[in-house]
Amino acid sequence: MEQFSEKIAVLRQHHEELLTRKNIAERWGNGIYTRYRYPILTAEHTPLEWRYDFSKKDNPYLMQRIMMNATLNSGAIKWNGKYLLVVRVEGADRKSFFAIAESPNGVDNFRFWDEPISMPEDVIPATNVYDMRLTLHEDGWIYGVFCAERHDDNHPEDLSAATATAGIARTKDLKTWERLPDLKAKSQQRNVVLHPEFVDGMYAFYTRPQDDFINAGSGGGIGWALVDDITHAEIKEEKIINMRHYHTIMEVKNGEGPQPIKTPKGWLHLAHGVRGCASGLRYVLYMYMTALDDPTHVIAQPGGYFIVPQGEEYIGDVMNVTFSNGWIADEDGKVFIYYASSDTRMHVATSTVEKLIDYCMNTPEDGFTTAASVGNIKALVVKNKKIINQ
Ligand code: M1P
Repeated sequence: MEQFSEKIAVLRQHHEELLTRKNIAERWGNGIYTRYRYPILTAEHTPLEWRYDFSKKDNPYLMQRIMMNATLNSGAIKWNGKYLLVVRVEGADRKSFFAIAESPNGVDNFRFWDEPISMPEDVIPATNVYDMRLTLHEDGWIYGVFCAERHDDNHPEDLSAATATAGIARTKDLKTWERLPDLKAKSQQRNVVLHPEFVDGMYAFYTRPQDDFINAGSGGGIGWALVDDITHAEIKEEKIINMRHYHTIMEVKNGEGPQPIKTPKGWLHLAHGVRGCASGLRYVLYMYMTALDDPTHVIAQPGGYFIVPQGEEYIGDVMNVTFSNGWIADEDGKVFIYYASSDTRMHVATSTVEKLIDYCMNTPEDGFTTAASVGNIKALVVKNKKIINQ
């Protein structure tokens, strides 16, 4: 029979092979971005020390004592030359927590730091925290804005009644986090993102007002709010800058993704849109651009989706979902888009700032009707015929 120490050695080797597997850029795509074949992080990538008790005496069968369920919606930042993700890790107990995984090249060899982040609690501790957006702000701090979920005690009889609030923390080294009071707002909030620059001398947040824990309802879309004191952030006025529309990929809900990328042509935004279908909700990613001098003014919005689940990405804990709250723009203009599929695992696709601007500026907008879509296709066909006949 295999010795306990041999079993551990085999387990470690198997884990190491997964962590060091080279990722492969898929050749055929849409020309806008390149998808990579393998997920960059799965529950199996989490450190063995988080899951196994390696004491022969206490764990003679070498069982997992703490199981991990998923690695999903991750914030991203380039830090000391490494590609870092603040990963939402979810345990078998359904609790999400944050943990940092780093890669030397942004597409493979992601490895978790030894221990998950111990996020300091707010005055009212949250039951669950998830989906951190990282913003390196011009004030010098790295901010993490995330969803803090608590039971809605207005409905004691309903065990699934919950509230969503934006939690705020900041750090200088991604190791020690200072928790600030949660964002005060009239409505529930999820998918809140801090803009990287001051606007009119104030901190600016992308918001997503919602009627309750699940329904965006009357919220209207992605909002914008200015806050003078980040240490006591309160939304006094909120305006909707990116609206939902009937019969679009964001009919039911939308939400800002990562912090926007500043380019000479405007701010690049990545967001998610949600629509309903017979099998439930479908979450896809879309992009839009806003003016450099006014991040609330949409200057381009390609119609339809940017990234949707493909192949095995459809399958997971929450089917038919792509979600992104992290991307990294390198100094040379390469962009690493990190997205989760079906609330289960993390993937990467790469593009460039130039290509993403081209995509935003030159993809037809959604004309909101079949006739408008057919008109766009016909205009393209006519243009191509002229080129062919030249
Ligand atoms: O399950 C899909 C996503 O649902 C929520 O997003 P939204 O608030 O837009 O509905 C989030 O809980 C997100 O974590 C999750 O991936």
